[in-house]
Amino acid sequence: MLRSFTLLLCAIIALLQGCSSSKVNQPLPAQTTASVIQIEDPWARAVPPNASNSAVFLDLRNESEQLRKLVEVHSEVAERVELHTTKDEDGMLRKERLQEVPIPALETQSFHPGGIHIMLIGLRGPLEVGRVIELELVYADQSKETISVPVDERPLLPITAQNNYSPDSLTTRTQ
Ligand SMILES: [Cu+2]
Repeated sequence: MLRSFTLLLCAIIALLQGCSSSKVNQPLPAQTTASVIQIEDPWARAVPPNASNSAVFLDLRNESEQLRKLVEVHSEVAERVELHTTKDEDGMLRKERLQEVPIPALETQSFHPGGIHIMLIGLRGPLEVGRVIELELVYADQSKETISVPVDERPLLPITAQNNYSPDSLTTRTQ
């Protein structure tokens, strides 16, 4: 009886030591940005067959407690892919190239018409509704993720803003 109790005690001590030493000595595995960013609702804007440019919109949700950054996007469908933002300067919508897009800790960065977007410049083929294109997202830590993006038609701006502009002028100025 006493002997088996001693054995049990030894086993418990060994178990506790094993657990505590592995917790103390092993650092948490470094998480790549690609593994902590959730991609939500991606879509590429459908354009007429002769259009040379389009844009991709999505939400990037950062599930980590560190700031993450999107630095590059690649795609076969266009000659160049750039990160852009749209700024309203005295009523004129102007686009500006971004070197990186921050995704704050535990927050969602929204890419949307009239704001930050992924610009497809020099389309190699028509982007019609129903097509699905591939994009490679590259983050600041050089981790990458390839995503599938459906081509879709959606309003360019919220209803209230649309009432003030004609869709044709928006197309040329914001895309
Ligand atoms: Cu743009």
